[in-house]
Amino acid sequence: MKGWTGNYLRINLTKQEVKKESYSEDFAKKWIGGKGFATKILWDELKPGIDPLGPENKLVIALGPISGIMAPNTGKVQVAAKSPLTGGFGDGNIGSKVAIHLKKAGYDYLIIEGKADKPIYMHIENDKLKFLSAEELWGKGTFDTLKLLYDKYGKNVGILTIGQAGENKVLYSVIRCMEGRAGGRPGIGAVMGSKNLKAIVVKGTKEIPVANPTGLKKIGIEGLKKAKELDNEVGWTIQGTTGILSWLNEVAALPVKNMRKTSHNDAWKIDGKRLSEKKIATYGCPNCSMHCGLAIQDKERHKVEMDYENIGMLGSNLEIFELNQVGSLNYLCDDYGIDTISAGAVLAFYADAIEQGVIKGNFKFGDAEKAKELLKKIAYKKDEGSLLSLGTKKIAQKVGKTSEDYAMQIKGLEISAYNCKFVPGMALAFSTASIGAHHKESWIILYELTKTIRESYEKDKAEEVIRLQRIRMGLFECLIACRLPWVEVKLSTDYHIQCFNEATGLNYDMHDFEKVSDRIYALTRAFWVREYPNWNRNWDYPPTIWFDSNNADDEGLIKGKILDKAKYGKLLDEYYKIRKWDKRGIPTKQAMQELNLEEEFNEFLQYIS
Ligand code: PTT
Ligand code: SF4
Repeated sequence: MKGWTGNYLRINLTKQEVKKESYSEDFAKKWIGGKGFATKILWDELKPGIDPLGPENKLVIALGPISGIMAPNTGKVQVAAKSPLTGGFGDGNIGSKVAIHLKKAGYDYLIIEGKADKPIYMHIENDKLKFLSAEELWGKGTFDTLKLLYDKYGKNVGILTIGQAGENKVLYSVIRCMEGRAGGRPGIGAVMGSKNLKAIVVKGTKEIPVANPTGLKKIGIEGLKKAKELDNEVGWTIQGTTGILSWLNEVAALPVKNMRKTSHNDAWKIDGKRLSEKKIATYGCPNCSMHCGLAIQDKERHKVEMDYENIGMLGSNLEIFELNQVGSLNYLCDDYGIDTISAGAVLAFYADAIEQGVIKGNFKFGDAEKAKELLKKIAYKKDEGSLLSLGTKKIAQKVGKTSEDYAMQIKGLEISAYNCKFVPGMALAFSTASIGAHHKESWIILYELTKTIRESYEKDKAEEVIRLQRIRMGLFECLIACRLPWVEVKLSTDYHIQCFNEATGLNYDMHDFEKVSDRIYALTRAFWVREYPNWNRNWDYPPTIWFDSNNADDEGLIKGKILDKAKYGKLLDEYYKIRKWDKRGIPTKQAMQELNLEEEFNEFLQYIS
């Protein structure tokens, strides 16, 4: 096997035992890597109904066939487990040196099982793995932890860690790494915490086996150069992901006030232009020629990297329009290891529910200082922080009084920073994403609002959602590579496909990756249905207030407009038809057979009536 190492580590924390195992070439060709590997492993190895925070859950850390290789944007790593936030399939993608070091250590993935009896961290160096006491690290934030570990092991290692939120099993805690990055929105940090695993340090020095080193080097360097050239032409990295904020404000799709509003006069104060003016540093992932992370100084003078989602959810959605205060909230989320998107949604929901008289509390939209206090309480599950640590869906279920209508989540995962109360295609993209409401699998909003009729619910929107899901999931989440050069500066996907072929010696084209994506989509959906056997199509609907005319904007571009539930239902039917899923959103026998998932379907059959 070339490109892939063919090896992985099965690490049992209860027994503190590690086994080096190998997997078959068929498995590699069928699932490619990253999300593909994680999906199949979690389907095969997790019993339905297990406690996501119990020792039976498994944490998968997976790479792809071009990870670590000098090719465009290959410094990304997938983290996955059964999600404690949603109870379904959960994963995330982090830019980290772990992608390079783990591959050079000789592994394509880690399966981490069981639970250590005391806090530990792991140190992997090529063929050696040590379990070490994390006594001195436990209780520390991610910045201090990372610093201590880098001081100890030097800069030339990859590290993943959790903060206090992961230790305390906040249901939306993430995994962090030094490169200003975070991932695993559906509580993958809590899974790591539940295993008493504070950090993983990896160093690899071996050669990565590839089929055609010369061809790969040529294409890889060409791709990196091309991405840089394209970025120089369009200047996307001047504002990075935050460039989108002012546009969303203009087109009335910005999250404002728990997504009750879609734009705000003060939005310019926290937009990409302001951020780039205040920039003090730029961060980026390894193997990337277009670093996009802009860092500013926050209110407390910390250096903090800010991406669009963070500003949208911790800024406009909370009606906080002071950039350095939004920076402080972002910094705290990073330090405690809390997902910024869910944190922003939870705090906004809390302020909203207080305003509606549904919860008693002392927090209002716009109150940055109180928001900081609340983040600390969430990380330590103190006072109201304990309730708030559960995420909007579970909080609303506890609080009742129709608050679920404005808990801005789908399948339990908080909606990222696109307010789709009148953007049907993007609402469908959120509702059909494989982990709950994340934008990463289909970001149709730009196409929808610039190239189609906004109020249309025609089939072409379902087709476009699926087209994007196929490219993003099949190619970028499996190889694994950052999708932003393709999305933002239009780097052709050919570079990544060619890199894959030069690395593996295979001859795949986009169609092959699309098929892998469909396979992953079918199996992640089967995973959800297996966990929730009463599955029905309501799981694929956005929150009620996006259909409620009382919640329509009372001024501006989309005054009086709101999603139409009946038409949305028809659009969802179109989506199911293309995927060959039934009216409940369950993959049919035919769909699974066509994707070579016969065995999986036979197992799945017992969960569907
Ligand atoms: C991602 C989600 C995002 S998506 C953002 S900002 W974005 C938030 N970042 C957080 C953060 O920071 N700190 C924190 N405590 N919580 C955070 N939660 C949010 O997490 C990120 C970039 C970005 S910036 C995006 S869009 C792209 N995402 C990619 C992806 O998903 N796959 C892929 N192959 N390439 C991608 N490239 C881009 O990477 P999750 P990252 Mg993260 C500090 O992980 O769980 O998927 O949630 O990925 O390495 O931090 O890079 O406007
Ligand atoms: Fe990381 Fe940005 Fe480069 Fe993507 S474009 S690899 S998110 S620095």
